[in-house]
Amino acid sequence: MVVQFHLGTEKSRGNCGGGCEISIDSQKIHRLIGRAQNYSMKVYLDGKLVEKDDAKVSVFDHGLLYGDGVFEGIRFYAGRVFRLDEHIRRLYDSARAVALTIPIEPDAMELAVLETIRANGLQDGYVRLVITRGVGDLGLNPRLCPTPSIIIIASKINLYPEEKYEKGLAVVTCATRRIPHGALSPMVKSLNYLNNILAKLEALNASAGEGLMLNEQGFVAECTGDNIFLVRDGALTTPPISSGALAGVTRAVVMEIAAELGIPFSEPYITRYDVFTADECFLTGTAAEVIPVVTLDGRPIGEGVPGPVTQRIRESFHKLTESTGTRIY
Ligand code: PXG
Repeated sequence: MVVQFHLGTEKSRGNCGGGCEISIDSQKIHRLIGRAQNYSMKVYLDGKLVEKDDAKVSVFDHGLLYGDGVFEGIRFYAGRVFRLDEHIRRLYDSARAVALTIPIEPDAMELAVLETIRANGLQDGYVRLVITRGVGDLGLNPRLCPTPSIIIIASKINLYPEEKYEKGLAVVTCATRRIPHGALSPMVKSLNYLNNILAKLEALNASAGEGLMLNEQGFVAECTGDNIFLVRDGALTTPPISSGALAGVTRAVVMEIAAELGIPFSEPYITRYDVFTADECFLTGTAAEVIPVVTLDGRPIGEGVPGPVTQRIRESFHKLTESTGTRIY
């Protein structure tokens, strides 16, 4: 006897054939499947691979108390880590910029990333690498935190729905300005993401796919978790790092692709005017990859649909993710 259940959001009913009815809460099934999948997730914590439930840090860790630490988000595709060297380099640069000495060398960190993915038997997914200042006391003083902690989580990633890649995102301008270089360099991928989170809330409140962040002078910096690119008259632009953009790894990949495809590229100061009058717009990020933007603040960009240059760059990007990277197995 085969009992089939349709997994919807409501309770599903099946007939067991003998007159009895079985009622199953489909959300419970999804939770159980999720739990089974995550059952033996291994997390790297300070040199050891431990079960997910045992991967814990102290409440006195300054990463928690002050957001004192740095992180990276890295993708792997088809058994290869995409741009691993670049991500590890940025991690060590972020740490150096906040005077945090990571207790292992970059080469050992790369091996630890690969080992963590292998321990979880994953082919495609996302790595979150976190370095915290470590355990200290209830004061700010980082010198009282002798040992930074290293956390590596290898998991799956939630993408934008496929529809957004085909139809494009709506973006709104956020009132929250990008943190200025004089306060904390936006180049540092620090554990203190409140600036971006507050902007993200504004985007969510407006039901937009992303939020555009301006710097204190009103120039476009980036989005809350992605870099921004414009296309006009066949030429590609993105804001310079000095405008408050993160030196995105995907941003650098897109620059390489532009050079390869012979697309003129520059990094001028960009304003909202430039976005409104662009032919095409797209965002780049490890999580989002390359995703078209079709409106800013409700106004269509170009034709209001994903454009041909964006499409060409997306295709080249996917070719790279499929065919390059550091082998895991
Ligand atoms: N700007 C900011 C502020 C970011 O946080 C980027 C640009 C793009 O950089 P990369 O190197 O990824 O091309 C980021 C990175 C997430 C998530 O879960 C966000 C990022 C990376 C990974 C996951 O939203 N943002």
